[in-house]
Amino acid sequence: MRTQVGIIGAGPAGLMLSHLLHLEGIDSVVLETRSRSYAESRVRAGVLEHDTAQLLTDTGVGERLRREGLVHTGLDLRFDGVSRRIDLSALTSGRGITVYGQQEVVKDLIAARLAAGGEILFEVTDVSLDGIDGDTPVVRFKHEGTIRELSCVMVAGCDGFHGVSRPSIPSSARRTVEHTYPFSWLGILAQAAPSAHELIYTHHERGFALHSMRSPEVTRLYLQVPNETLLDDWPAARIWDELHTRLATNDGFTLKEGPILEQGVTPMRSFVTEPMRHGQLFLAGDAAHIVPPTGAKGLNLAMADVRFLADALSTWFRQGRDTGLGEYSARCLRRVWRVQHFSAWMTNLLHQPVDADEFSHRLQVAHLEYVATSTAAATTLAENYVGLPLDWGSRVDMPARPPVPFA
Ligand code: RFL
Ligand code: PHB
Repeated sequence: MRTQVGIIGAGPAGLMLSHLLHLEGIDSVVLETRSRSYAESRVRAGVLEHDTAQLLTDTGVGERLRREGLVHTGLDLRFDGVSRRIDLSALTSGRGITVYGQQEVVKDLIAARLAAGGEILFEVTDVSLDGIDGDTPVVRFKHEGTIRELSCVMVAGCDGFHGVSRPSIPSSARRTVEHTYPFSWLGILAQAAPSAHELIYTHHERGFALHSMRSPEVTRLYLQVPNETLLDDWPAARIWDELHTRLATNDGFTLKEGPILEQGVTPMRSFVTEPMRHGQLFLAGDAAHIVPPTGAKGLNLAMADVRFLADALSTWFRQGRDTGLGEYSARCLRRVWRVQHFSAWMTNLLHQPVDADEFSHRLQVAHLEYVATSTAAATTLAENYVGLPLDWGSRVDMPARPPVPFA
């Protein structure tokens, strides 16, 4: 098999890259270890930044998103039993977010690629990369019992945190910077109408809680829990009790309950690989970086990466110019680090540290009060939450530096 761009992974990054390249007349093949039905039902992100939703619409895959997505112009910061609304749109000249499940984005992109004759091979195994240092990279894999080879001009590693792309870069040619948080999220999807119109980010002395949603009939809820938490220790009644306690307000907020459709525990991690390119291999999305989900940024960052990558690949294939490819890693990493900072800031502001004492609690509340009352502080939250424009990095009047090792 032969293609221009071999794409490893049919998550949001790989599928959107394939879609964008197709619109530029560039051929790609997507390889995915999971089945189509698994990829289309994996419950993960829910919040799309303004520009992510716009990208889906502008490139012709936003029809269902516009029909079924829930547009939000604000969010609720809840602390000391009181809700304070952050008016995202008023603070960002009309930008907002759209609540639309990641698996719906994946379904829409798979349908668009297949309808356009795109090639996605599901349930491949034994994927390995060869020759990424040279001009003729090859991806080897097994599909339907046969070992196959995909010859490419470029390879895009969009295979998430546990994929093979990142480890294919020699360890001497990459650095990782990471931080693991001492807590996790226990998330549930419940067949219950949302209890509020907007997302509720709650600071509570028992730990963070988040009220989100997927549709007018389905609620998504999260609780901060200790690392190593076992779902077996959290029967439904305990989950609901804890959610009621943490989300309670002084004026009698009522949380609607319903059957739990799905549940899971997610560790919280910040992780960056630098650089995001090695030879003909370009990493994008979770394959290159992970953020804790508090800022709702992972999928959105993956989309920003592949926009930069599609742009650079298009310039290369159409005009033979490699400046975009040369700048790809630095361009992405500037945004990655902005988003890392925002995600860590939101996480530290809202979660109980393991060594919580009255001092740390009072500092968090003082900071939350500042965000809720100062237009400057609220704008910082709002402009990062709805997403900085794609050209944000190019407006920073600083050279994109190579990674500086921390002594
Ligand atoms: P994905 O989605 O992990 O897709 C990678 C794909 O690669 C496949 N794969 C392989 N394929 C071929 N060969 C191999 N060797 C392979 N190894 C793996 C995998 O099966 C998979 O299909 O990465 P991608 O595309 O970079 O997308 C990233 C996002 O999935 C992720 O950042 C978000 O889900 C993060 N996230 C959120 N992001 C947001 O922007 N907004 C949110 O509201 C939000 N909420 C969340 C989240 C992530 C969460 N969890 C579970 C980690 C909430 C949670 C709880
Ligand atoms: C979600 O709806 O799954 C969600 C919302 C906001 C976040 C993270 C996840 O910050």
